Amino acid sequence: MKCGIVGPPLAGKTTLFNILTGSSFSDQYGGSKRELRRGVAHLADPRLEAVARVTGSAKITPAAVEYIDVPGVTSEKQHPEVSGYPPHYLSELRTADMLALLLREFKDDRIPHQTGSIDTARDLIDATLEFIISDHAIAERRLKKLAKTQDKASQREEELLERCRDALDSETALREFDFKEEEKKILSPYSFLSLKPLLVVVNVDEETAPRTGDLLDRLRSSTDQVTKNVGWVAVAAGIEEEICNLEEDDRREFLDELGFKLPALDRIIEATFSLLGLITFLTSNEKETHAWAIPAGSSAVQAARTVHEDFARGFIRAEVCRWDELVEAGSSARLREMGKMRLEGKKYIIQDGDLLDIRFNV
Ligand SMILES: Nc1nc2c(ncn2[C@@H]2O[C@H](COP(=O)(O)OP(=O)(O)OP(=O)(O)O)[C@@H](O)[C@H]2O)c(=O)[nH]1
Ligand SMILES: [Mg+2]
Repeated sequence: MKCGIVGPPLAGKTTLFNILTGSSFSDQYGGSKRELRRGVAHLADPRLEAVARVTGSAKITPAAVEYIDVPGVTSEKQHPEVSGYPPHYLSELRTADMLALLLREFKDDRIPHQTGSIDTARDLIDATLEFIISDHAIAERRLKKLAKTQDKASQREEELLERCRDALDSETALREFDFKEEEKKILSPYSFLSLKPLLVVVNVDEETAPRTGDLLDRLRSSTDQVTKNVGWVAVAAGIEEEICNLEEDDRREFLDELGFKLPALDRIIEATFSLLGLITFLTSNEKETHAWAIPAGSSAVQAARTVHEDFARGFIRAEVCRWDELVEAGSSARLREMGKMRLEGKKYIIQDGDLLDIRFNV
């Protein structure tokens, strides 16, 4: 799972990236470094320790989300003379599964705003337009090539791309459409950015933090251009980065004051799982207990592929149990005696919290 963090300059993207990945980069305002950063967030999961105690694992590996922190560019809508994202940022973003769009709501006179005012609804539309423009160029280029070919498959692709191009022409992001499975397959090689699920993250100050519910509702209803495949979440990145560096006990108190039930990392991950429809399954042996994130509705063989291509290729069957039933039983042998260990085939649909032992032969 890979997520690109995007948004206008000085919105707090690197600050959020630090919170998520446990880094401590600091760019001076106005003169931020223009390099792209990569990092990994590990998802705290108390289930793993409980299972590892039963199976005697030497190591615990939580599910991970990879983040790319992309420096902000001034929007082409506000400043048409500048040319948006450089191509190598865009090609990096195309490899992501989703985008997190950070918008600045916090007030701080020391930190300049690209348009001189705080307006998250405007910034949201401007930022999504950047990706619409880039997708439009790709669709146009491909359509020119397709015009020269005649076969049936190309024709289907051409029709679909024309629909996309027309939507992009009217500044509609492709994620607003419910494409059929076969259409998604055709579009997949283009890695359209405006098709990627979008998590809108509003960066508020301490005063606004306790009232973010209303704020997000207002932002959501301010636009009919961002309605599908989108999630909404608020952070107070500045203060929450400081909270991360406090002792455990103090963290709780500060979070309470901000009105947040969970730390920023957990809230972002929760919103991400709900946006992408992800669940986690576990694998565990004496070497390692490992959590893996997959889309809900995935089959056993798809889960096997997440662990290793060989597991999927040579898949025979999976021995499956519930993580909590194993913990309660105290051993796999006991669980087997109780008849709670199941043998499942390729098509079995994985449930959140399933513990899998994949049998394979290559
Ligand atoms: N007051 C306040 N300052 C913040 C907050 N979040 C970030 N900042 C500050 O705003 C400045 C810019 O933050 P960054 O995280 O570097 O912003 P960015 O979006 O990565 O900026 P670019 O990479 O240049 O596009 C830094 O000085 C941060 O400390 C916040 O919630 N409140
Ligand atoms: Mg930055």
